[in-house]
Amino acid sequence: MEKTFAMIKPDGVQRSLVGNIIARYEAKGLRVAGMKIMQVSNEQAAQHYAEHVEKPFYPGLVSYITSGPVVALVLEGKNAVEEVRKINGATNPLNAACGTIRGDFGQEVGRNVVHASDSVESAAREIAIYFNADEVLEYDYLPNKWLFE
Ligand code: DAT
Ligand code: MG
Repeated sequence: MEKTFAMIKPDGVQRSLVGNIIARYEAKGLRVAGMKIMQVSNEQAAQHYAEHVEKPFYPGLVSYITSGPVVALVLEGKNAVEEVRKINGATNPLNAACGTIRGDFGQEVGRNVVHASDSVESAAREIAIYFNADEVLEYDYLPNKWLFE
């Protein structure tokens, strides 16, 4: 099993999309291993988006992600990284397919509703930014019996 990190960004929280978004991850069969509503600090935002620090959109990205509460999630599944990226859709909602979160709910790249890690390594790094070890739970998840042969 693989773990990934996902975030419902401030626009998703303010637009009351939290339940709808989490329902999509759950319906796919991803186990919610960690979840909290929280205010992202400037330090956490800087760590999270360190790879983009030189990009012109970086200041806007940090102010967006810190502009209000977010929901931080640790999701687990057989191919959780790839599955959650697929459910979220393309970075720019303009290019995101209908049926994806960004395709269904977003209109521009600077308000793209959700985040998800792009690799297992990024996931481990990002989970550690937002969660203490004891906030990520291991427990039996009965749907796995019906999800996998
Ligand atoms: P993703 O969130 O799909 O992993 P990314 O890691 O390339 O995309 O970029 C991180 C975030 O930065 C992205 O969710 C939205 C913002 N972003 C990316 N490219 C952008 C651009 N060209 N203009 C404005 N914001 C951008
Ligand atoms: Mg990314």
